[in-house]
Amino acid sequence: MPDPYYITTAISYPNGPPHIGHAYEAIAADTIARFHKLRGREVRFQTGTDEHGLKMARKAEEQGKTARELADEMSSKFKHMCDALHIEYDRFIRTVDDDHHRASKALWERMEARGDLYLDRYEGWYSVRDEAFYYEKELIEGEGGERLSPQGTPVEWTTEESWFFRLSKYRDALLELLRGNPDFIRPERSRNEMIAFLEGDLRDLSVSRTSFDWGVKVPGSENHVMYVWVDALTNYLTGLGFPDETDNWRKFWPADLHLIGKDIARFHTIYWPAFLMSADLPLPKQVFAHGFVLKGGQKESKSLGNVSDPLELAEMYGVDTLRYFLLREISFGQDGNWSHEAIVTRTNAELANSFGNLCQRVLSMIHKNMDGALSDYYFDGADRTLLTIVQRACRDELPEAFEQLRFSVGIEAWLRAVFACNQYVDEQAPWALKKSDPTRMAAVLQTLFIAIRDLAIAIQPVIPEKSKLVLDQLGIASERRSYDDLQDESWFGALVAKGHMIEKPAPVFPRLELSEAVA
Ligand code: ME8
Repeated sequence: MPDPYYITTAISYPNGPPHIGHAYEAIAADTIARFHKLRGREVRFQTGTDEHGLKMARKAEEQGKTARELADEMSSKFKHMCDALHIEYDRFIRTVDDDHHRASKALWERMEARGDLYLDRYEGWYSVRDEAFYYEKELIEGEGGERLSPQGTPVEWTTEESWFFRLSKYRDALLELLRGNPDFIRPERSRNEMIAFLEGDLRDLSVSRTSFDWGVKVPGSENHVMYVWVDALTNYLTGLGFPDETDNWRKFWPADLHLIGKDIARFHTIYWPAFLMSADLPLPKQVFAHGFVLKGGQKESKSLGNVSDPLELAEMYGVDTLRYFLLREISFGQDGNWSHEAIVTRTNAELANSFGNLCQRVLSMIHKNMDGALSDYYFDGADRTLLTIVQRACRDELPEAFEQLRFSVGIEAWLRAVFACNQYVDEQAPWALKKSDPTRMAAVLQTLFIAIRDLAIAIQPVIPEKSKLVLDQLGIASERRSYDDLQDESWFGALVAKGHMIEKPAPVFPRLELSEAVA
């Protein structure tokens, strides 16, 4: 049995509705989860919302609501987004959940028992937007000369009694982790940034607040709530039943992958491993910090008024189109741009005109010219060449790239195989063989049928609904669609023996039009 696989996304702040960056992360994580399932692994996938902290408390106050009311209202929008984008999570965690408070307190108590927490006074800069403390030397100057965080957000001077975590004690261990284990954080850029941060002056971390009460109460110190990142990071443990030694805990911890955006790498690769070391718990195997989805080179933000609703895009173009576009267009780990024009142009060229057209042409011809029936046949050299190209892409190139989270590279390999199929159709011209050589026509169409089946199986993690429609039209049983089935040479014979008939196909990838409203 292959090893179980545990993947998590960041949990989002529900201080407003989800934006395209949230959708991107959820789609990428879902694609990875589906990929490992297709490879036969038992997968657990967790996502959710990060509901405590000053940012949420202030936003609720601004809106005349309680923090809990705002959290309930907005968290449900994130869950709805996941469902609408066909994100197959196993747990949608909310940090207000009772089991999460329990897990956070248990982690705190383990760090305290280790002697790593002490009471002192915090004085320093805090960004509410980032929910992060910054050193003076990290701050940058805004246009009006004001101090800003390195992320460009406002900072305020904060003075209060606080619990501290002995982060400085873990500096050498953290440096060893990042230097000695290059895969712990990817891509390389984030790793270098984190090493530079650790090489600087690493101070202990303030881990509780007394000036507001929207958070997890500190055990034995009830006028303190935990710093929101302490409880937020604990979510990865909560979902497995921590602190109980449940089956899920034994099976899935340590996590295989925390998928996050590059702005929160410090929390996941410095604070989080330090908390875990302190609590004597195993460290996650990998943190991957993806880039930002930008519009016209800019990060979307409420103040710029350029925030797009991922559900609107999914409705406009289709869920699988959006999934395909984001993973194909953006080199994973880098920032990338989206636009309506790019979605329409790319998916028309690659899905509608290339893969969609291939499926539609081949199945229509089998239906029309062969009465929908498949038969045993002999391959010739050209058929074998095509199938070798397709098999290499589907069995090796795409899975190897996806294993490395190089989605655009894997999809490109898949697409080259699709193009090879279309070229083969043009060269073999099966429509012209109907009268002159019907045996050869059947051989060509069935070679393509086999190729389409492999292509549809391989691309399932990216476009699950569309692949399902194609595989249904081909008549491939739902339990014969895994990556292992790609290795099976006997499926075609079995399908022929079963007498499966190809119905008149309905197009699966309609061409998109650029709506005038957005052009
Ligand atoms: O950071 N493109 O929540 P969040 C791509 N609650 N990804 C983006 C993005 C963009 N334009 N904007 C944001 C938080 N993200 C914390 C996480 S985890 C224990 C706590 C990513 O709602 C961002 O990098 O601000 C993060 O991974 C996720 O969306 C949630 O961001």
